[in-house]
Amino acid sequence: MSSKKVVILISGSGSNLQAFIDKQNRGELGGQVTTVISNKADAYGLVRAQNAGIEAIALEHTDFGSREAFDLALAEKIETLNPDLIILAGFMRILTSQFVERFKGKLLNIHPSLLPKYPGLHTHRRALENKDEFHGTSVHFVTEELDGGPIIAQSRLSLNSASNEQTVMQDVQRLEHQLYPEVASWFLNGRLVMEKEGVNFDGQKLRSPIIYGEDQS
Ligand code: NHR
Ligand code: GAR
Repeated sequence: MSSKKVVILISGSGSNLQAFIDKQNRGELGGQVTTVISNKADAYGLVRAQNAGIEAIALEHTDFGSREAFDLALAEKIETLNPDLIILAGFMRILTSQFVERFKGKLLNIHPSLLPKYPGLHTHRRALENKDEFHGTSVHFVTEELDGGPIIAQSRLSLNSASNEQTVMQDVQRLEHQLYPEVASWFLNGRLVMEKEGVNFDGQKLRSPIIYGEDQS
């Protein structure tokens, strides 16, 4: 029996990584996280990986002279691992188009906004400043366009007058921990394919993102 292999890229706390480890330990992931790679050596997610008996690698972008050189080293490392799926989980380095091209269709990211709203950084602050009624998180295939690849699924919450950046971040992360490993399990079970024009789910073109979970209103 050969299990599907998953590599997870992180930069920080790794709470989404932990949600993958937990799902794997429940026998629900449909694959095995073989390796965690961080571009920051002090990322707590590397400790989470070690605690779970998963290979943990620090590959610091500051050790490389250019974005291209870092991405090349990262790509060569990943290629030796031969993963079926590569998960960006709070990975904070923009990837070059050469990198993305090499692993096209196998790269997922979770982004803390209801894309196409708020690509880039400081998403919670921007949603609050704009007094949005809804906010949330999106899982998408990674393309060379930053946070612009085909959206697979989203979880939403309502913002209200008591919401602040801290509470919203916590609430969004709670949703992410449910959503992201679930979407990964769909991919690992062969239900999800990136196509030229978007996402194919269970043999059909996805016409709009899957809305996953309860609205936290
Ligand atoms: N790479 C590509 N090609 N496409 C995407 O969609 C990507 C990507 C790399 C990362 C995650 C993304 C997010 O979910 C992601 C999606 C980092 C930045 C950023 O500005 C922006 C978006 C995302 C990740 N990074 C700065 C940089 O110069 C560094 C910021 C820092 O270190 O704090 O790379 O939000
Ligand atoms: C997550 O909320 C994720 O959506 C966000 O960072 C957090 C990582 O938390 N990602 C980005 O902002 C990517 N630019 P974690 O390290 O605890 O999983």
